[in-house]
Amino acid sequence: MDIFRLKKTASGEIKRAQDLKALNTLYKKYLGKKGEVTQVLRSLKNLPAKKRQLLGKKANEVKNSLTILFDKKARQLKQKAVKEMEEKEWIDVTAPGKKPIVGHLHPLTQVKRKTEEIFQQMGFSVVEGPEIETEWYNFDALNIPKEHPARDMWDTFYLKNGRLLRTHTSPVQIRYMEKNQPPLRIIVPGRIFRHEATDASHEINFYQVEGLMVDKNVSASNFKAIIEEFFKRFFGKPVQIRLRPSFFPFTEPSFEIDISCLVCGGKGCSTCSRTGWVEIMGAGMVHPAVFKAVGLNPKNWQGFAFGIGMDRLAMMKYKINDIRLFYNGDLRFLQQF
Ligand code: FA5
Repeated sequence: MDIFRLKKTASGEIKRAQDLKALNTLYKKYLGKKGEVTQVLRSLKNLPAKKRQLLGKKANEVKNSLTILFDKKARQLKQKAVKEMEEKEWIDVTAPGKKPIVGHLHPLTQVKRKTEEIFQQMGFSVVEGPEIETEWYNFDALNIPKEHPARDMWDTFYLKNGRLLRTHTSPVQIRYMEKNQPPLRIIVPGRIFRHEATDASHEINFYQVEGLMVDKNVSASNFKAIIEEFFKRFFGKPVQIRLRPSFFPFTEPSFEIDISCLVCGGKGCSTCSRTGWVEIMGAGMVHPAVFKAVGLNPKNWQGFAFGIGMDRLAMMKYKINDIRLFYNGDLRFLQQF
């Protein structure tokens, strides 16, 4: 090929090279050991002197200008590659970080902690007990003997080994008084189980907070004052409560405490079974038989005990109309707390 046409073709190809690899291939093609320009230079020795001088000069000029072109293009391509890499790996160090999704405390845990805080401020200690109980602690020691119909008040899950899933937190009253002498003030938050049909206000697994205060002179009016103070601090405002006479084998007298339904404002809704009131706790003065079961003389001691349904407390605080929402793990519900 004519050396000038060769130069033109090579220059065009060099200009169009997209990357260093392609440029390298072109270098080999024209200026490599067997490259086309190299071949021309090698063939010079076979030419007559005059022609050799003429073509030799031209071929060397072409070689030099192609070499310059290659160098220039290589520099450009290197710069381009660095720029592309910088663009790809660019990090904006001033951009705000991506926040990891963090969880938060379940509403029932928040209620439990708030309850503990309030009672601790009133001088109560927080105590725990086992979820798997013996019949003795769950029933007998609480004045509910084996064949007594009062056992039917709690539908119980019995285990094959003769134990049971505790149906209330009251057995911890016994466990604590066996080991600790009065005067005493405790609360016992914990999970309990009942073999019940579920509905908007009943679960088979839920939480209670037991309370127990024993001293020489403790009366039902002390109980009322303490529980009213608790509700006031818990809800951040006074709430309407009512005490109804009731029956528990381990208290005498016994009462049930309702609060005016905060979901509907007392008008009546599915949460309060259309009554305007929600039963929130059972309570009463500790029965002499309970003191006897733990070796205390009922003539020397008086006390009150109560069991609050923690789920119902949470329902009233957050105006939740179905207890089952606490346990179904739906994030759309949980993220609201
Ligand atoms: C008791 O469990 C007694 N141990 C309470 C007690 C303690 C009385 C100390 C006297 C002295 P009761 O079964 O009523 O009582 O339950 C207490 C509270 O638990 C109820 O007022 C209610 O708020 C809640 N509760 C009862 N059953 C359910 C249920 N299935 N689902 C959700 N909460 C419930």
